[in-house]
Amino acid sequence: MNRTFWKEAVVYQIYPRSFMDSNGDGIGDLKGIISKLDYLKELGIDVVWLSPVYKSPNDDNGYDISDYYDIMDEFGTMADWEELLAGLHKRGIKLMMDLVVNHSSDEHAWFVESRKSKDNEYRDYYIWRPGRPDGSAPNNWESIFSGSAWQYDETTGEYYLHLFSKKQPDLNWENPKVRHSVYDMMKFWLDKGVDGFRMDVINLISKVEGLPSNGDAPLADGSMYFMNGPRVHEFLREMNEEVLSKYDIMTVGEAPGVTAEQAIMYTGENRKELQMVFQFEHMDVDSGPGGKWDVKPWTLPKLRSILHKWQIGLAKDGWNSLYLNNHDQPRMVSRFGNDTEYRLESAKMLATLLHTLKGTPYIYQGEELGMTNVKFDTIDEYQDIEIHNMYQDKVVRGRADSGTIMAAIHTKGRDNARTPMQWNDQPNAGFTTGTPWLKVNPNYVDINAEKAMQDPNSIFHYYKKLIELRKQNPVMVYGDYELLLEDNEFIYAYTRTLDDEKWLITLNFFKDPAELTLPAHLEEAEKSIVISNYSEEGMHPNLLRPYEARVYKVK
Ligand code: TEU
Ligand code: CA
Repeated sequence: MNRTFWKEAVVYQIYPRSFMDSNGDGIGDLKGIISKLDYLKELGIDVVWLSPVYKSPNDDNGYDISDYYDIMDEFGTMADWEELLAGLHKRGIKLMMDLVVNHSSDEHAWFVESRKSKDNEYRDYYIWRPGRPDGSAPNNWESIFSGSAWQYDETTGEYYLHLFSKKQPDLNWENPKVRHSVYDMMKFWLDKGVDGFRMDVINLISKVEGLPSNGDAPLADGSMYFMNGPRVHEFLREMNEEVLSKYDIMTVGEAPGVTAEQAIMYTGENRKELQMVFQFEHMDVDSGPGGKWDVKPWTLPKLRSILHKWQIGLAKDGWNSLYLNNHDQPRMVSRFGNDTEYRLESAKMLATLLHTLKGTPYIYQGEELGMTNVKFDTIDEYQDIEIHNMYQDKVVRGRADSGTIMAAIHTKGRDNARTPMQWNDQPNAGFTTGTPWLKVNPNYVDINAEKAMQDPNSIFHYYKKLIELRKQNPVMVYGDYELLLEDNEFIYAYTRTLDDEKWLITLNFFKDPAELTLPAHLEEAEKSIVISNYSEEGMHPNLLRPYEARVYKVK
């Protein structure tokens, strides 16, 4: 067994805008994070993934970068950032930065130059095309944030491509100067001591030549022409050779639309590209044919078959990243658990899944407290550009009624994950002394870090224990995964095996008790509980209580 740090690590994602505000302007900042480093140490995580803190006009909360070499004014200064890095390192915690290089901000100096004239030396840093003969956009691709993916620019009479908002023009990776500018910037941060990168939509950087339309509809999904495009592996290998291979770091590429087979191409041991990808299949388990906002109930068999496919698909080569929510997704306990009566039990059950599948677990801030989705009554209370553009596109244009869309926002909207971190029961959950940029979830009075840390039975302490267990038991990291009870509608059960060590995991995903019938050899085997979200008192060998999770050591 080859021990590898990034396989053994537990990662914690910080969304800085919502983590902790130090100066009362209502916006989380670097000094705020610094004030909470002991909290992270107490939890026991190994790595922080920091969502973007670079200079940005914040059209998409920092995912639109106007200067890759500087810090966002609202978040602080480079000196604050250096203090944060030192504070993490002092506590033995590594720092992964977000690398957003599929696009920049339209306020980035490169784009400011690029739009000036067709012969500007930065013109080819972005993707410019003339309109079609009838004057319409160069093709019919729809932006991921609604509307056309093209914006007309009067200065030169051409359109530029933006797969996300019109303030996020796509960089032209076909241009070697763009690639080398990105590599130089990566080296700048690595030389400052960062320990890795989470790469934003990195599988979208290569577009099919000619940028063809998808069919004849005015707007259509063009992802077959820009997801996992023709040169993406070539670009990543080049990046690896020029930058990544020269440092001992962690890498994870965000990769919407990637299959397990394709993931091997990105993360295979001999591919020399990335270590892990974030896949999205399990995040689509509650989406209908109309996509993300066409909300459909999920089922355990479907969720399990996806997770299982990834466990098997990456068993021999490649490595899984494990996540159940992040800053773009609804809260895990509201989506896959029960955020009312069984919030505690179901959050712990899902935590058990996260830490006992094979792969590297990623915890999103507040998950360790069992933070839940939020329901704002009016669209104005939401801040997210994806939500607003979609609402505009569907409701304001009269294509859907506001009730249906508000319900979809309550279930799927990204602001569910972005409400401020709930530190205590003081006003605004102790996040700020001012007015928070996004309202806090009113349930902070009950759900907060201070309370959780005092209660040995809290979700926080359960996470802490899972993280500790991972450090003591290589089976949690390296053990082979094997699925059990594959037809069971209510229980997800599997084993993890490393040499003589075998663990059995049984998870009830529902609020009704579920009958547990194990294969005979496991039924008969002597077993002891390693961790469970219920006390052993009243534990029935053949019945799982509501959302009961058990991890057994099989003797
Ligand atoms: O997200 C990319 C992505 O494809 C989706 O998760 C997207 O955020 C959306 O939810 C689709 O419905 C990354 C970042 O994580 C996200 O915050 C950014 O907005 C986006 O890229 C653009 O940089
Ligand atoms: Ca602040």
